[in-house]
Amino acid sequence: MSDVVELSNYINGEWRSAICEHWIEDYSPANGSLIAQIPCSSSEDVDEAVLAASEAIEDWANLTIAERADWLEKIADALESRAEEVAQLESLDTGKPITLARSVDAARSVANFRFFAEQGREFESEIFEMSDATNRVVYKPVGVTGLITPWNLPLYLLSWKVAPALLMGNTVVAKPSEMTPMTASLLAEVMEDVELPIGVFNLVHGNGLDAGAPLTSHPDVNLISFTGGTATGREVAKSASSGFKKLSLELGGKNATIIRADADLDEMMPSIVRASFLNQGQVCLCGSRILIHESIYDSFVKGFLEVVSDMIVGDPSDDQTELGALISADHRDKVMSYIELAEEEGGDILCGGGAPVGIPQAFENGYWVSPTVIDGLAPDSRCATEEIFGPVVTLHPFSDDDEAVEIANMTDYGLAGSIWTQDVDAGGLMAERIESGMVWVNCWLHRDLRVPFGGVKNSGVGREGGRWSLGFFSEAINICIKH
Ligand code: TXE
Repeated sequence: MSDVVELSNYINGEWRSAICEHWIEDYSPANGSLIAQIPCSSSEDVDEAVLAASEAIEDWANLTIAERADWLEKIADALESRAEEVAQLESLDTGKPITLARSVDAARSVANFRFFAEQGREFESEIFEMSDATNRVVYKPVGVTGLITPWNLPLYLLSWKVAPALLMGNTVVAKPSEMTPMTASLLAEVMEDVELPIGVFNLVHGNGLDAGAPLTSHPDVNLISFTGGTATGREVAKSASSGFKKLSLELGGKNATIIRADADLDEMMPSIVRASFLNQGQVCLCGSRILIHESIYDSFVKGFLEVVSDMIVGDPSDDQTELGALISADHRDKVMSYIELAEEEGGDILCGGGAPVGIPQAFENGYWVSPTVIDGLAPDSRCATEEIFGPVVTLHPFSDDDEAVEIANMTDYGLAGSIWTQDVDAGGLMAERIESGMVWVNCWLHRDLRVPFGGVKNSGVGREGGRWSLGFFSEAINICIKH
């Protein structure tokens, strides 16, 4: 019990427990042990955080965007000096491999603050001249922002929202996932260490219904940015819409990886495997359906299985580990229920399908599923169209581009996708026919932070990234001056 960390809310520059003094337990996905306790906050705690954020808004909004960019740079420096700690905490809290936590989570969290600092320095308001008047667009802060984030990329996604929110002159109430609270608390420590004005950044821990929902319905919160499941997103949208809050929803995905007949299988294989299983498949962008041209189906499947069956699953703290544990026992059970469903739907489990064999005793109580490849399912089956969000991919043959596009679009989701081909013109044209917010050709998760990020259909509403984030986290006001 001595290693169990007790985390606090950070409200108005003070560390506080929940007013009701109840706690939520946070478990290690790798071995099932209790690692932290967080405040089980409720609407009263949210009220205090929103009040603090409301009181801080005027002074913060009065800074110039260049001054706020300097604050982001300070936060980035402080976070960077604790990068290894971020990686260790993220790996402990999520069960992801430490190498991934270092290269993706810790690095990108710092990069998010630096990127938006740079965006702030380069920011210019637009002028639209008429023959007899000048229009000047002014970007004002929206006010108090409620930022709700999930467990798969905890600080990476939180910093993606906090940085542009602060840059554009807003104050923040953050509600991270109750399953991965640790790095959000570290970020609050960083805010305290750099002496960010009090009330500008507030952190409320707790579960979705008790702490998240009051934030989305709070009359003094002007904007909600949410990343999480589609069902939750629907509730968030209902709650936020009655108060006409600005809203961005980044939800689930069921992305297609399309392999055309002319793809260079040897060269692309490591990237396809990465797209399938990064973070145990718990990334909304993962390619969980692989569509393969029928002429290369057998050779692709053989090569894919060779790589996948050699993946190292186990101790997240080991530098050699490629796949860690799933986030929770419930989530592991959900993923396993889809594997059972796949068998009922007529699928063939080509590899994986359960906990890895030979997992060391120290990790026996963790939440494990080895990388699983399923063949033989109809492309419109439930397993091939619903989000599983785990290390599970389904394989489907197609005969021509039209059929590949039809299968890719056969789901209610529309977040991302990738196309692999030596004919980049054909790949580019095909990309435009995929109903999704982002399509990569001959790469995956190759991110330029300036581009729009978001989904269509049930994958979300709105865009963030680069100037789309600056627009979302501000109110564009036009001032028209007659000459
Ligand atoms: O996420 P939730 P869950 C998908 C994935 C997963 C499913 C459910 O398929 O299996 O969603 O995951 C807060 N009002 N993704 O249940 O519930 C919650 O506390 C306000 C995809 O873990 O959506 C947490 O902070 N907030 C996704 C956040 O919402 C509420 C990443 C996300 O939790 C709330 C994660 C409410 N009523 C899961 N209920 C992606 N797009 O990357 C919960 N929350």
